[in-house]
Amino acid sequence: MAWRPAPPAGEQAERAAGAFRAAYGREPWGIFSAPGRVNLLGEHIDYSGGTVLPLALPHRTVVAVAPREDGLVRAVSAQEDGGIRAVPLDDVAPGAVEGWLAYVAGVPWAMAREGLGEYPGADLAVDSAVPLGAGLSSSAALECAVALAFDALAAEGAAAGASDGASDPDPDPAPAARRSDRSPWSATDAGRARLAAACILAENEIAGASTGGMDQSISLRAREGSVLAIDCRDFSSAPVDVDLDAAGLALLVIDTRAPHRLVDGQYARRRKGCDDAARALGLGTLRDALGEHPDAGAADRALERWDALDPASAAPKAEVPNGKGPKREDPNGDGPDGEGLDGNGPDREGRDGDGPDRKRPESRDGAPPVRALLRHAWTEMARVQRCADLFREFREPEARPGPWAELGGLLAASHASLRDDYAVSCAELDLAVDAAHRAGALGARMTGGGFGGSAIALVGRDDAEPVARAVARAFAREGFAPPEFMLASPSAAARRER
Ligand code: GAF
Repeated sequence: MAWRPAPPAGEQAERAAGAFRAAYGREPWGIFSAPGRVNLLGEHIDYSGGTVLPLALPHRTVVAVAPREDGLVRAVSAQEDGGIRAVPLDDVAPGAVEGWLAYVAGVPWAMAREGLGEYPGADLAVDSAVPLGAGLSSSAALECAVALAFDALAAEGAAAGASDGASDPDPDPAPAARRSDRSPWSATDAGRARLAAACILAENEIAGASTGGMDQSISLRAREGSVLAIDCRDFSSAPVDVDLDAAGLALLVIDTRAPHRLVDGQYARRRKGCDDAARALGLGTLRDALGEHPDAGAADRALERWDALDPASAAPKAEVPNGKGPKREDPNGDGPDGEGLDGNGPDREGRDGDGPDRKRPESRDGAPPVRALLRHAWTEMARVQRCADLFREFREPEARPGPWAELGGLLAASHASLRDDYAVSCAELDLAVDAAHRAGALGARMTGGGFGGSAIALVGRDDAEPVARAVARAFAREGFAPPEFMLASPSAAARRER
């Protein structure tokens, strides 16, 4: 059975420094790292304005960097074949950079776009302990480590320049980076939120993945020892202390090793379904349908409101179940998008509009019917709200173990919803979750974008090993590749290593 422990930070930094020296024949100027993540609850709702509950993994991506004068970005990765890859920053544009280099070069491009500064070229060497393609946010970890590197080059290069008087023989460590006289954005949480926004822009525009922002936010803004509650309406965040150890629990991560990709269109289709539905309801995001207390009742009422939309015109029917009636403001005044509310195109074939049980067709492009997407999104928001309420109970020792068992139930319900309504699970994830439950986990579910990748299981501390063994055995029986296991403890945000 394969465990994947996080390497000690110093060891990994030295590996990145060694890779840098080997590639470029000089010393790195600085070394930066950023963590991968698991999401405890709140899946596929960040782009719909929901609150998510991720935590940073102890597994990090490390980047060794030194500036260049010529505006070229060069990068080499210990985990990718093909040696040094290079692109002039001036050539970075949507669709212009292929593969993993987009996650590197897109970042200074986006930081400049977001008005954070002007950035020099750089040489970089990457070493990732976040497994690639495992749904643990290796792309965001790479972006965030790169963001910290460029941020420091720009800010600290200025400081080095300022002390670079005639009497100072010190060779300037970052000559190309004398661009600003401010402290780094990474010095404050508000500055880190701006760096996260730039990383999201890089991923959306340059890497071409229309992801929602949870991953970059947790990687840059995590608090050690805490789950971070991120309200994705405005990306405000609050750490929630979750002392699993004190409760005698552990969070087991199961990397199913079923390859996971977000850029093949399945993720984007679901996101578009949610965006179109919000627009049809006259809302900024789906979260706005739930009001101030997004509980199960609010989720039911929102679905009734959806059902009350006339499928033919997406206008409210005469009678509205919650009595308030959907206020539909069509920004274009021309009816729903030609693509259709249900992702089925304008013909809306099969939508008979005769009540909540009416059958809606599968959409042509393989995404589930929009009602199923909405049911997942709204019930998941309600589960997160319930979880936030439970977190308050965790602080009262006499309340244990009830709330933990209930949290387990929320994880299980989240998985069922992602599997049955959102249709982002797969055979390996379902098996991992089932086997973990059968072996005694309090709750388990897929985590991250899905379509492969990883699951988490909340287990008694002493049960981590037996549960992992049971999952490995179930995989062997099915003839799946052996899974890998990690333990997640809430770890620190992106930081400078040296
Ligand atoms: C991926 C995306 F990058 C996130 O933004 C989020 O949507 C997640 O899938 C699903 O919750 O990790």
